[in-house]
Amino acid sequence: MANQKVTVPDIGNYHDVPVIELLVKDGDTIEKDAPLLVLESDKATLEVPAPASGTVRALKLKVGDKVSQGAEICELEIAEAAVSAPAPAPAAATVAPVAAPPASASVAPAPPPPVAAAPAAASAEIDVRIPDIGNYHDVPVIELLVKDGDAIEKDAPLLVLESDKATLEVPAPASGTVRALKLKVGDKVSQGAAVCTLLTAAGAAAAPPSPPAAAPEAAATPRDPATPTEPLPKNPLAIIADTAPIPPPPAAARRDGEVPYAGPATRKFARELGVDLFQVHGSGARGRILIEDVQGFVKQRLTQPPAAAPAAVAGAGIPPIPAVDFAQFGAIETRPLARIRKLSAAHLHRAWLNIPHVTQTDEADITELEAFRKAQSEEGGVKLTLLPFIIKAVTAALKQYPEFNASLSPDGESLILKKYMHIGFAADTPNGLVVPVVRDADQKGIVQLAQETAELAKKARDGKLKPDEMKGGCFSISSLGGIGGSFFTPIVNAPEVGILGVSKSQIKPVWDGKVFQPRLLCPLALSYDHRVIDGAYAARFIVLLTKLLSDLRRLAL
Ligand code: CAO
Repeated sequence: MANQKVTVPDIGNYHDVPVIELLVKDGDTIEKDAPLLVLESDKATLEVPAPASGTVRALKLKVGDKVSQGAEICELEIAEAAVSAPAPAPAAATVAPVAAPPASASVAPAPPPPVAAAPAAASAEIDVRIPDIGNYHDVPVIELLVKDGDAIEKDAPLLVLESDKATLEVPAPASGTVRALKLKVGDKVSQGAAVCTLLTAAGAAAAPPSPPAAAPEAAATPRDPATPTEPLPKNPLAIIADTAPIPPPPAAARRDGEVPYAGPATRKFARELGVDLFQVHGSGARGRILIEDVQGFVKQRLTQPPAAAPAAVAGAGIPPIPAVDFAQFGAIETRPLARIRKLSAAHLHRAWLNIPHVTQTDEADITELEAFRKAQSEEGGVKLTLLPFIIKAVTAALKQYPEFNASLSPDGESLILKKYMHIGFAADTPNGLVVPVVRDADQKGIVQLAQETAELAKKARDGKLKPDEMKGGCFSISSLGGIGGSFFTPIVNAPEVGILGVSKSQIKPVWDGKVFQPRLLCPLALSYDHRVIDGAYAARFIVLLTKLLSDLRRLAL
């Protein structure tokens, strides 16, 4: 083990700069280049990275301390192997693993940067070039934050460069519209390389820079690195961020061209993990997003139960719905979801994302069925509703179309055909949707089906269904006929492959070849998993179903 003293590197012409964030504590093991602390002058925020991997010891600073170049930060306990490795960090009392730039290259006294090569007052076009980026050459462009036609604010970052030692953002020298963007990701650039042309409102670029606090644009764009008359800090390790005194706006209010309020190290970390920083809440000063915030965000997403997980987690590549602070539009109340609703939400979401759904509709003429049902309505003390008739018809149709009584194997390689017919039916309960299952429905008569569905529906509403009474379904029925509405698109109750939606019947005129007859038509909507069921097969299934419901005698065949 060897100890290396870590001091504040060359931070340009800044003195007595306050420490606004300490990103490490004694005992922390950190990687080389991980940020140790953040300093904030009136012009820029600077992250001081670790010169080597090691363990932090004897941390000397606290938030609020004011420091200048050479101030002691901590000691870094470094494993011998790392110390004796070739090309170690210089033993000099600086964190910079590359030679600190000469004093003449420090921030304030340097001549105006080559950012705005064309004199702004004379023209409405600014030729934007790569500014002084210290001792770096041929640095790859790793992110382009603008594209041709983008209207951007002064100081908004245009692109990000990443050397092997640091990540640097190049800010816009003025507000304007991006034209003739010359770079693409992967291009290698050095100081003076052309970036783009910035079309500013005539004369606007010549106006003296407004103080950030007074300019609404500055408030909306959280970065305020250097003004055109003041170059970027020359030490490439002093990574530029912002000093805008107003925190970034909420996600919903963000505009194109804005970037999350985070240092380059955090942004790099987020990029590596594929995290959208706009979704991460910043816990640092003025809402600055810290590496810990990104870690916390990832951890939270990984441990979130599927019901609450947004689409981005449940379905790879699906952009999440951005969070909205609804309270900004009016009064709200947040009510936790009931357990059943959370479970059914997760289940429906899975089914919706995994199954390519098609819904086939038709109308069954149930005029005779209804006449029969009404005549028998209190058979054996049991009220006969439409549901048991539909279950009976469905089992008869499943016999002829067994692929609807099947499930796809998990590897998608085979179809598992079931020799039993357990039919589920969606029941609306105060706590949400449940699907009790009638076992061996094909072997039961209408009265028994009426009895069992009534019992199961009551148990469902009373919250007394046993888990076994909701398992093993082969095909589901969702009946909204007692409520109203016409066709709807039910979601297949995976791993089943079909579901029948039943809506409220209505008397409609039906042409019998000579005249229109008033007939009672029941809307049916058959959703199916198109991976298993072909459209023609589904159409035949629903045609048979309507025939069975139109003529009950067919059920006896
Ligand atoms: N057309 C016209 N009337 C209908 C009908 C239809 N398709 N279906 C039912 N009805 C009538 C019934 O005949 C009954 O009227 P009468 O009292 O005059 O006989 C009335 O509507 C109420 O029936 P019901 O809905 O209580 O009984 P049911 O056996 O048909 O349904 C159940 C039972 C459990 C399916 C139902 O109560 C229920 O919970 N439905 C909602 C299902 C649901 O939420 N589905 C959506 C899932 S996806 O979000």
